[in-house]
Amino acid sequence: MSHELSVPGVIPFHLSKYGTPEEYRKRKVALITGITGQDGSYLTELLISKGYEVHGIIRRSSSFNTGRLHHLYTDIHEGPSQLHMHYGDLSDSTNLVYIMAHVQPTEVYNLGAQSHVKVSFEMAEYTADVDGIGTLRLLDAIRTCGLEHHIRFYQASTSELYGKVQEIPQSETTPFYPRSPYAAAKLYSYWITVNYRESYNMYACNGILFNHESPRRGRTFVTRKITRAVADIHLGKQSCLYLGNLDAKRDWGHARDYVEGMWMILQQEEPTDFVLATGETHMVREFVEKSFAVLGTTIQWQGEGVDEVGWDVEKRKIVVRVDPRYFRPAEVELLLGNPAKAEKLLGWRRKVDFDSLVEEMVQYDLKASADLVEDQN
Ligand code: NDP
Ligand code: GDR
Repeated sequence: MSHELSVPGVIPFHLSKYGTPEEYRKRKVALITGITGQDGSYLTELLISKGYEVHGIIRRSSSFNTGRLHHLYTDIHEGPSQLHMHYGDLSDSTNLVYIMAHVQPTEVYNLGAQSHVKVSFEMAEYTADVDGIGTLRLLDAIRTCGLEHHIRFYQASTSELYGKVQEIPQSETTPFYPRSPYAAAKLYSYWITVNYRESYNMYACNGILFNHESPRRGRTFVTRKITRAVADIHLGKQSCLYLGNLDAKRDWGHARDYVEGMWMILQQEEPTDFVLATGETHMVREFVEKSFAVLGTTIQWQGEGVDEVGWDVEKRKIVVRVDPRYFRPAEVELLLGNPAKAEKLLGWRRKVDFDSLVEEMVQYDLKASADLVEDQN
């Protein structure tokens, strides 16, 4: 009895719209899950500038969720567009197969996720479904369409996989120790991506990205929460910023640099996994100080633990307090990445440093708060 070495796609490739693999690969067509998020919007900008046709999966929402893409989108009634949207969800396999068969992309970027670590403790099952099994559904949609040897696949893996410190700095060979339902779900996605690469000879890669921020960062992540509050406090619209763990250390870069790295990862001859990081780490407390300093306010810390406060030295008032509601059941205390492999093989290097990142975010939020620019998210 003979055994098949791999299970072939359900739809044979020769039935695709493009007769030969060469014809198929000649095109530049990207499919992005999570296109409405921070990274999705920067990646779309980058790919459009490189001449790609970009297709994005968006979720049906009762409120407007495409603000970050507004400047890139042309209504079909107004003229041709490089950007196309499809309703879908990582929890819906049929929909993913349908979109895959319809779009026939050359590159797939899986950025869609319930991406908030703290929220994942409250919505653990949902997070596992979308951030873990969602990746499997997408990979299987590729195989179902018989496209497993014609598509390059990028998985948005994360420095949260390192969790409890095993080694510093963290690199592609550092052992994982996830500390949240989010990280545990992403661990599954990391390994199923490796497994499909090894089992079915797919071009599938993990980008293990350390924290990256921007003015388009979601408002409940710590950096954006801080820069928005600093702007509002400066304008007299808010009196105090409440935060959780001020001691946590993160390796923060700019999202625009990191999406360029994602694209570079898929342009290599051989598929492999990469860490993207700055190689610097800073405390949450330091991000707070730097943000206030951009608008000329000096912060002094007083007290300890939950009683610690940030004191505005000139105005002589408390502007930062600790609220234990923002603590996590298990915390990732220290992240510091080693991007040597990406620097060597991809020629990737972050361009925006920590001070410039903080400055850009604070200035943007100041303008947005003063209603001088339309806030995109
Ligand atoms: P965001 O939270 O800004 O964006 C997440 C995107 O996923 C949104 O477009 C969201 O849609 C979409 N999404 C959520 N649930 C589903 C679902 N069920 N089906 C389909 N799409 C869904 O994240 P970022 O842009 O910051 O991050 C992009 C990816 O990279 C994520 O997977 C994240 O986990 C990962 N990552 C992020 C890092 C960072 O520092 N930013 C670092 C390492 C990894 P909607 O707009 O409708 O909510
Ligand atoms: P993180 O980002 O958990 O690293 O995940 P987040 O900005 O939420 O937290 C960073 C650190 O700041 C501490 N913190 C607070 N965090 C939030 N959100 N709100 C607060 O008030 C607050 N106070 C202190 C946190 O405890 C934590 O230590 C992000 C997400 O983008 C993930 O999707 C991604 O995988 C990782 O980065 C890499």
